[in-house]
Amino acid sequence: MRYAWLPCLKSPVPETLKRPLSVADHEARQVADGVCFAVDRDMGEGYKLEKAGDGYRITGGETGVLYGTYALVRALAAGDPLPEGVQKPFYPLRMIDCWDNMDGTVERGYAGRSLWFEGGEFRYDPARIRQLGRMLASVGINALCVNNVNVHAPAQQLIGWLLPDLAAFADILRPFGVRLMVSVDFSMPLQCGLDTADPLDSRVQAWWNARADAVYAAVPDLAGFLVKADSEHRPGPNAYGRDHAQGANMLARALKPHGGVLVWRAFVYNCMQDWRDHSIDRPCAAYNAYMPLDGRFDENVILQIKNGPYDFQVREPASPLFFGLRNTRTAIEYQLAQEYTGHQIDLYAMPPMWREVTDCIGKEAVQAIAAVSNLGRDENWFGHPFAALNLFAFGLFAWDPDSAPAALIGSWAKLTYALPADQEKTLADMLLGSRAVYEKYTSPLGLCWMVQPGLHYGPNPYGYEFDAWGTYNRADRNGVGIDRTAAGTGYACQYPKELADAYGDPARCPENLLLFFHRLPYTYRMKDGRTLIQRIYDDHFEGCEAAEAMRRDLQGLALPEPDRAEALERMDKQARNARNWRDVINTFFHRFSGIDDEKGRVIYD
Ligand code: GCW
Repeated sequence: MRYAWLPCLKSPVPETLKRPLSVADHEARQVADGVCFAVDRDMGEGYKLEKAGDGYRITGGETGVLYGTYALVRALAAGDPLPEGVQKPFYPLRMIDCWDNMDGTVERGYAGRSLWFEGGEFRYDPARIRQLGRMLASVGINALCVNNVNVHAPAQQLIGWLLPDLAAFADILRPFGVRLMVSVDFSMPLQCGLDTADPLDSRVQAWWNARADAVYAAVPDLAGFLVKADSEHRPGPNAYGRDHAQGANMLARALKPHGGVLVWRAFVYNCMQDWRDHSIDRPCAAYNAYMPLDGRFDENVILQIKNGPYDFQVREPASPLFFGLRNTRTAIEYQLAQEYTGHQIDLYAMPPMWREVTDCIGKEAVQAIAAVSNLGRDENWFGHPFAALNLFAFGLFAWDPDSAPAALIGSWAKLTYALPADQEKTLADMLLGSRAVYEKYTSPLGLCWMVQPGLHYGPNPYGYEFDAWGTYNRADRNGVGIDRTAAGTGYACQYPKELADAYGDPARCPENLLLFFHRLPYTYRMKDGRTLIQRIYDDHFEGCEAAEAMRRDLQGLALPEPDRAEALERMDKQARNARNWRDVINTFFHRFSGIDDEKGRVIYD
């Protein structure tokens, strides 16, 4: 079993270590003699690091000393100065959502099967789960949702007859400061003898109250429940004519006596849309659904909103709900699993995207942060050895959303591989630029959904065009994109005025979102004077060349095996993928526009 970072922490955590302080103590002893701890419970997750004689003193709350220990490990391993003053996480809830199914599969999982489910039950190697806990704690992640938001049987029973197993699993992660969360099925009362799941029915309320009591008797520190309701055919309160505040509050009230939170996903849209109908525009859906409910959710409800209004595409604007909701606690949801961003085959380092979103909405816009996990049972945990970076960086970014992408990426490269300085820089630069490269050879200028339907890897520009998912580019011989201004679907008007005005004006709209907000002819002039079609061609040629250049760079890195072989093998696939995207997309637009590449490069017919 390999560690994705911190190669200095290779030994397994001893069985006997059960409490956070003990784990911290053990980790500290591996790094430096003379580390002493001062536990100040009031500091909670916070910590302070100081030199003390020849060693160090770590002061913090019980989980704080654990985080402080890892911060010390990181600083010493990277040769960085110790952070000054008391360090506290910015977001109190820093969660990974695992889309693990009890049959052992992982929805959108690109790193193998589930680490803890198989054959309809919990089945895992406890040592590996402890290592997982250690990995999460080392970057400050403090909650893990154990099952897919699409709750497939028998996962309903995680809060039923599987509770003893859930409790045993929670026991392993508890010493690492990681609390569990469970995805629950809104219709569960129906499966347990009631004839309704109506949230206003007192029998349903009593049923959930009793369930919550039983759950907390087994797992007293459960973080709460996560719910996907009335979304992509999942059951929800709408079936009973109730709204999402009524549905969420009913569950939140069951959790409240136990200190739990109810995380309710805002991923709600019409997935049975008629492509002929231009009056429905999917990105508008969540804002229309949740703005009228602002202020109606109980204080232990957290509305979890995907970063963009669509669905984890390569490039989307931030969801307008982050600006609009003022009286609702919210979490932002990212996706570390690379569903639309290369399947952990193609490189796609995410910190630049998180930075852009946070810069746009402000770090105070949300109160919690979550990410769909990219973990699996593969020996290297992530499928691609470099995909580890995204989990590492996510934890540190959730702790400090002012973190710079280059610093996060550089620190991961340094802690993971002992490369010569120039090679370390090559690797860090490659990762830092990887999102831009991927964006160039896939969907240009904010165009989304040009992927293979279902699979979501590889190009298919019209694959989702006549489908029911609300995912259209409407390319034709005259132009491409959707008019989402006031004159079009009105989506741009969901933003505060200044942003709405900018997005609504093609001359002021950020070019990387141009075709998200506008429908434009191929001859439209970009800011640098190129035509839209020429920019599309150029991006695809350049993106493909950049992927080739990354391959050459990678070949020159003295990475340890098997990481080197694994990374090179995937890079070959990425280069093939980039060529395929370039040629399919360029040909697609060439056929429609009839306009040749100014530079005379090959575009296949
Ligand atoms: O993008 C879609 C994915 C589904 C996922 C859904 C969601 C868990 O294709 O696999 O289901 O988003 O986020 O709920």
